[in-house]
Amino acid sequence: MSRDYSPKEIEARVQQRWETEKTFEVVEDSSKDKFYCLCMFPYPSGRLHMGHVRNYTIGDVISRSQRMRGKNVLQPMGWDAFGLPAENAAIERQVPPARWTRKNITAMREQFKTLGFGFDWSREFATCDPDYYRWEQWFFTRLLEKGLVYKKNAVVNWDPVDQTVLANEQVVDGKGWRSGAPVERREIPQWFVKTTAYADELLKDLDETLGDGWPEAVRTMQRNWIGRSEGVELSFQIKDSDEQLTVYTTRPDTLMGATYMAVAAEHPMAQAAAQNNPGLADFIEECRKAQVSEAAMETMEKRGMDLGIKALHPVTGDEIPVFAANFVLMGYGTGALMAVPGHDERDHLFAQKYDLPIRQVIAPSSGEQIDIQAEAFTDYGVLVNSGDYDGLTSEQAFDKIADWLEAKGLGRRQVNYRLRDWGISRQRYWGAPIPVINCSDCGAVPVPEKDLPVVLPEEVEFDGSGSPLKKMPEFHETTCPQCGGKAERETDTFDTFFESSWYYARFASPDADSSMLDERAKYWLPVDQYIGGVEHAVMHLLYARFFHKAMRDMGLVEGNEPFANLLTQGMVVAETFYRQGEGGRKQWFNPADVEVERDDKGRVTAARLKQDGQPVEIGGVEKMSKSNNNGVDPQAMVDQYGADTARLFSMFAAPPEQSLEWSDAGV
Ligand code: ANZ
Ligand code: ZN
Repeated sequence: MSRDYSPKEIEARVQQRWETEKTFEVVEDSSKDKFYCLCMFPYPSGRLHMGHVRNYTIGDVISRSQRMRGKNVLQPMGWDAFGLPAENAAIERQVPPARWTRKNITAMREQFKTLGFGFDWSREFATCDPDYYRWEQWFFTRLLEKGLVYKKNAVVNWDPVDQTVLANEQVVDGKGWRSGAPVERREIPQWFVKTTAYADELLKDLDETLGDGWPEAVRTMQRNWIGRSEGVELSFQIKDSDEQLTVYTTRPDTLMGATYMAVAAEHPMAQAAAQNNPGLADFIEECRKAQVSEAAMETMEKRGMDLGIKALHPVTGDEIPVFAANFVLMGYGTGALMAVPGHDERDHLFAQKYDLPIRQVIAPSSGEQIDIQAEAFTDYGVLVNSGDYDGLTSEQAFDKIADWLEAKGLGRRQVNYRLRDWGISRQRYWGAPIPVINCSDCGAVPVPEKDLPVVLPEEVEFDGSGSPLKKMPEFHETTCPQCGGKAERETDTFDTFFESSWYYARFASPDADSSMLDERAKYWLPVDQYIGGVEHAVMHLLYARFFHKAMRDMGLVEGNEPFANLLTQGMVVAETFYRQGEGGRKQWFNPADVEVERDDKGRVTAARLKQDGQPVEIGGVEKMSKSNNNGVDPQAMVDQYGADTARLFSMFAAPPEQSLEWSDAGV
C-alpha cells in the first residue's frame, strides 16, 4: 500500500465494494428501529453543483450516524424528472425531452456515485417512468370519485402569435418569451384538487403533529398560506329589489361604520349592471385583463365605479352605494365586501378618492384621540357611534352583532381560508398525462384502471409552439370508455408538483405493480428526517401533506403527516454574471468562465469573460442554480482532492441551516 493519501484509488475501491456488497440496500426488519432519511430529490438538469453536494451530504451524515446507532436506515434517491427545462432544451437542441432527461439522469447518477453517498440505489425511479406516474393517474381517478377533484374555468397566459399557453416564467414583462407578443388572459377549463377540504387539518397538524419537528419559520409560512379567518357572512337588502348582496367580513364589530359596498368586477351584480352601462362594461373588461396576483393587488391603484345600485344598512336602513372595485377578489369570501373606510386602509384610500363618507365607530382602548378622516384606525378597540353597541369592546361586539344577525336570519358565522384549491392542469407536453377522456355525450370520463397508465409518447417532434400531443391524433383520438363513441383524450398534463407530492411514499414500495403502495409503506413512513431548501416551504410541503392525508383516508398510508422532522438547509450561493441579450433576455455566464477583480472586502468590483476579455455585468450573489448558471461543479474538486474532502469542506464551511457563499479558497 502506498504511503500517500490517494483518494482516487481509495474511494473507487470502497465505492466498488459498496456496490458488490449492496451495503446501503435495506429491507424491512421489524426487529430493528427504522430510520427514513430523505433529501428532496433533484431535477435532472445535467450536472450536480455544490448546492446539491451540501444538501445530500447533510442527509448522508444523518443517515450514517443513525446507522451507527443500530437503526435500519433507508436513504433512497430518485429524479424529479418532468418539467419545463427539458422542453426548452428540446427546442434548443432538437432532442426529445425524454432522451435529454434520461441522459442527464445517467450523468448525475455517476456523479452521485463518485461522491460516495450511501443511497439505496435499488429503489431508484424517475417520475417520468410510466410505472411511477401510472399510480398517480390512478390516484387522480380515486380523488375524482371522492369528489376531491373537479373541473372549472381558470385563467392562463395566452400567446396569440405562438397560439400556446405560457407558464408564468415564460412571460417576460407581459410579453411571450419567444414571440414577444403581448400576452392575453384566457379562460380555459382546468382540473383542481380540493386542498381546501383539508384546510383545517393542514393547519391544526402544524402544531399538534409537527410541532418541534419543523422549523417555526416554515410552520408560520404554512399557517399564513392557509390563512384561516373567522368572520361573519351577512346580507344587505338591495333597494327596490328582492335581491340581496352577501358579503364576508372579519370585522362585524365595524358594521355601523359601513358607508359603501364593493363587489368584484366578475360579480354577477356588476355584470348585470354593465348590461346597459357601456362605461361600466369597459371598466369590468379592463379589470379582467389586468394582472390579478395578490401581490399586484396590494400595490396597484384602487379603482372603482358606482353601479347605481343602493344597498340598505341592516341596522339603520340607510342607503349605501354599491361599487365595482378592482381590489375585490371574486375567488375570496363572497366576492363582495362591506367597506368600512374608518377602519380599513384600502377602504379609506378608496373613500378619499371617490369622496365617500368616512365614519369612526371604533376608538382606541387607550382613550387616545385620532383623526379618522386622515387615517384609518385598524386595531381592535371600543365601539363608538354605534347606538346600542357603544362601549363594548371589539371582541364583545363581534359576538353580539354576530348573534343579532344570526337571530334575524341576516347572517351567520363563517370560517374562511386564504388557501385556494390546487390547479393541477398544465398545457405542457413534458408531464404525466391527465387520465381523462372527453366525450361530447358523457362529459369528462376518467380512464378506467385497466387502461392505465396513459403513456406519454416520448419520441416527439418539438417546435415549441404548443404541445406536440395536440398534433398527435394517435394520442388524442380515442373512444369513450362509457358509451364507446368517438372521444378526445385530454392533452393537458399534471403540474409537476403532483409527482413530487408522493415520491417519498413510493420509495418504500418502489416496485409495487398491483398497487400504488403496499405494506412496506407502513413500516417506513413517516420520513423521520426530511432535508431540503426553504424555497419549498410552502407549496411542495403543503401539497405533500395534502396527499398524505388523502392517501391515509384511502387506507394507503398510516399516520397524519409525511415528514416528522424537517431540516431546511441554508443555500449555497455564488456570484452571478450576465450580458443583456436581445428581447430583454439575459445571457448568464458561469463564474468559472469569468475573471473578477475584488476590493479589499472581497466584493467583486469588475468582471470579464475569459473567452473574449470583454466586461460582463455583475448580477449579485444568488442561490446556485441552473437558471443563474452560477453552479460550481464539484467534479474538479473531487478529482483533485477526493470526495471526502469535497463533502467535509461543504459541511465545515457553515452550519447546515445557514447559507454559505461558495469559495473553494479554504479547501
Ligand atoms: C369589513 C371590514 C372592516 C373589514 C374593517 C376589514 C376591516 P381576511 O382577514 O383576509 O379574511 N374582504 C372580504 N371579501 C373580500 C374579497 N373578495 N376581496 C377583497 N377583500 C375582501 O379578510 C377579510 C376582510 O377582507 C373582510 O373584512 C373584508 O373587509 C375584506 F375594519 O369587512 B372586512
Ligand atoms: Zn361517452
